[in-house]
Amino acid sequence: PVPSKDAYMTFKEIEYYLKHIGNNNPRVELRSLGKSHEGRDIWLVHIKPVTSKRVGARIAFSHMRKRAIWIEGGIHARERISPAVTLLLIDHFLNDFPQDKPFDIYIVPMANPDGYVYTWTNDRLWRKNRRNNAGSCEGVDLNRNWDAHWGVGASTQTCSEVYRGPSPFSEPETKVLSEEMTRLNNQLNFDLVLSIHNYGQVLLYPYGWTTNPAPHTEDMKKKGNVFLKAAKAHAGTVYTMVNTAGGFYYAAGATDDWAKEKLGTRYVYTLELRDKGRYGFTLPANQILSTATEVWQGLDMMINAIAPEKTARPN
Ligand code: 0X9
Ligand code: ZN
Repeated sequence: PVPSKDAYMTFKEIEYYLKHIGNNNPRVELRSLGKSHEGRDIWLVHIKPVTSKRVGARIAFSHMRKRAIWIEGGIHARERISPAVTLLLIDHFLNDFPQDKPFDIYIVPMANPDGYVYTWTNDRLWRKNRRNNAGSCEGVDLNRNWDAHWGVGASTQTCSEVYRGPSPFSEPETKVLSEEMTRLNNQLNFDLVLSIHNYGQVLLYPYGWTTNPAPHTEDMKKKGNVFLKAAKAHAGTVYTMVNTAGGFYYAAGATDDWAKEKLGTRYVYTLELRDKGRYGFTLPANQILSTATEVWQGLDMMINAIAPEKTARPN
């Protein structure tokens, strides 16, 4: 099987695809990081770099090996284009990404499986996870639950779309993601952390909790421009880039601020995919392939631009 390019996949279909590549592709290591509230797996796809036999490549490889990228999709249930694009990125990295890039790529295509399933069964526009808040309203906004200035620009009300949860990392979904990211970052020091959402066609750079500039803001802007240019070159789609708190809105407790502040990752972005509001969260499935294509064009160029940099990493 391959990820669908023209229909949104159900969670079961996604799992079927992930298990297929996990069992059949030697470059893929598939792991469950733990379970959601309702007992679904949070899957991590690790794509290992190609171990080239070519002379030279192997030499280059041995000292460049520890480079790593983390990509998170599907943290908001209704943003179906996010997991759809994320799955096609996996397919792209396995099949046509230039083979000599010394990156370990870690991808979580579906960070909020319970919410995603709920958009099929009950409410197409559900955003949060499915925590039982022991009241009339369910769910925590997983992108307000990370332990980074938790509380700012988020709600204490269980019925809110941006309910932050009872405490930082109260949710199994954010807890297992952050634990694995911490563990891997200690070994590999991520070069890039990307959280994929929709909509708006905006590339956001941290912080979301304050307009104070984050470390390496100029670097993030430079490489962000590489993304915008390459994404536009594909089909003319215009993505803009803004600082989250300055140009989008204040909100803390998101993946990006946590990665920037707690992991110290140099390149951290939240990418809001298509469109600019015509369809919004219900982006038609016939735009999956073109959206994915512009994203991988942009990402390939961005990764190429990041690759030669020597960044300090732990031993
Ligand atoms: O509000 C969000 O969580 C994201 N936008 S969305 O419309 N997909 O919900 C943006 C998150 C940006 N990052 C921070 N606010 N830290
Ligand atoms: Zn979102």
